[in-house]
Amino acid sequence: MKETKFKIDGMSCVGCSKAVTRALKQLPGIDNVEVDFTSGCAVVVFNENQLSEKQIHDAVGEAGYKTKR
Ligand SMILES: [Cu+2]
Repeated sequence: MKETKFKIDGMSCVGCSKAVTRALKQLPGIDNVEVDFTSGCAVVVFNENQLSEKQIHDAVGEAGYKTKR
C-alpha cells in the first residue's frame, strides 16, 4: 500500500469533497480516501500494483476538479 497526498484545486464545500471521495473510491485498488476541501488536499491510500497516481489524477479530473502535479 502506498499513501500519497494530492493537492486539488476547485473544491469549495463539503459536497465537493464528497464528489472527489466518491470518484476515487470507485477506482480499483483504493484502500482509503480522506478529502478535505478547506486545505484542498486528498490523502489516498492505494495498492500501487492495481492503480497508478496518474489514474488518480485522471479520476479527479473526470469528477470536475484539478490536481496540482
Ligand atoms: Cu462544492
